[in-house]
Amino acid sequence: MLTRRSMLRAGAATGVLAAVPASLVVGGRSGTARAAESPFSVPLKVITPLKPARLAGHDFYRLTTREADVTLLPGTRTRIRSFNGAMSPLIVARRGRPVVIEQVNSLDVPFAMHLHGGHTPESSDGHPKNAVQPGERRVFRYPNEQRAATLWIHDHSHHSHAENIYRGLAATYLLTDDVEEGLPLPKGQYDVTLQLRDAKFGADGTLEWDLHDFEGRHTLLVNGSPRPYFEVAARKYRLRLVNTSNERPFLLQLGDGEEFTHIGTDGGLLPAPVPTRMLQLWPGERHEIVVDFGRYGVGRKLVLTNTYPYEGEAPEVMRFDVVRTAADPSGVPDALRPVPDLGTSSVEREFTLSFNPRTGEHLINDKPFDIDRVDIRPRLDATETWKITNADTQFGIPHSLHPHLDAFRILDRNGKPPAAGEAGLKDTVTVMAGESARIQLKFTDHEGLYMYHCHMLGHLQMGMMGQMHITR
Ligand SMILES: [Cu+2]
Repeated sequence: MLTRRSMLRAGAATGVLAAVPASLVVGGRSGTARAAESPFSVPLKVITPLKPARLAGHDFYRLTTREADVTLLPGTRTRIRSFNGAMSPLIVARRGRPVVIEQVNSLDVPFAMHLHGGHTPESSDGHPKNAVQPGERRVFRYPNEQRAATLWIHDHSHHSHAENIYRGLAATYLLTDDVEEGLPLPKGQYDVTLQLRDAKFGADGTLEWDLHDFEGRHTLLVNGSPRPYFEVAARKYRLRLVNTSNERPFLLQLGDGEEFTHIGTDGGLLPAPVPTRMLQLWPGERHEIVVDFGRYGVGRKLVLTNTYPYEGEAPEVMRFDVVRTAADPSGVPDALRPVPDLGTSSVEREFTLSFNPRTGEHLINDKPFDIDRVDIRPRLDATETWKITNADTQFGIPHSLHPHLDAFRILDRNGKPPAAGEAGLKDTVTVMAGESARIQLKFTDHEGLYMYHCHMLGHLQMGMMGQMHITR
């Protein structure tokens, strides 16, 4: 457990967290965890991609959302909500080739499938009004006409999304393209997706869920396994980190503060690689890093830790065990991918995020979500600047705004340019209490009704969402 002061330093090093809210440091419920499965006792499950039916012009998948009993903790069975019986499946897609998914809902709750980070037509974006009811099905079309990025699929039905995601319904969706594949970055078995999240288990392996108990989920899972180990070769790996937690931020450190290279974020590759020793990963966010295990000899073990644990929990996330040598033709070029020019803003909007302790609601511009209200009406192809202010100084609550449809760039935080690791395209921006960020964005190609919301899912469920109607 770090002191508040050292966490502040950690935040300062990455340039995002200017202050860590006290509410995240104190007040954790200690001692409720099933006292730690011993860490590093199970191997990481490397996720292999689902196999599509290759049809004329597109890849087709059928995803059945249903309950399943699986082993997450050694020696126990856990009932999860799954896609086709599995936790954390993976879809690999290619720019220019659409993916069509038929979702069959065999759960007893609604499910609205949303491709987070996807540039998706309204009818396939998973608006809660289009939630698929139990026993029903719906076809989703993803055109994949956007640059390569690490995306993920989750529920957006209002009121059941947080629990659906918590109980296992989170899939990763890797979109590749020629530009990315033309770079010498690690590929194939050396390009690994790591879905990070937290969970709370009963003694019998039951997944326990309480919307408001976000500090009581002391078991950290990577690809569904508790604090696993991963046997790696002494060479470079590309690791795609996806935070599918309801509300947990990770502040990640490797070993005793080993250097690694930050190469990508929500919207794909950064303009240039950023050497770093600490990485923040907020709910909904993705970061890609390259770790060169070739720096370490065979036999070395490196623990990935969350330097931001809640009270009473262990910081270990997983361990990398260097077990063999391997050739390494890969490299990280000095230039990765420039950020597109989004033009000059012609519209400015302000969003103030706040908590109402009297009602328990989380609000955007003093209003909770109302499915019958359109909050803003952006014009297609107009460049906008949004100023996002987190007014929750009293409770020190962080918020993470996520507009659908198009990625954005961060113009500034509290008037200062973003850190190099935030210089790429983003789709989720975390703003600490008392702070503000300005983002620039442009909605393109698709008209219709879309959402923007906080990605701390408890906040979202308690109202922190708005609707935008995008028109020509
Ligand atoms: Cu929030």
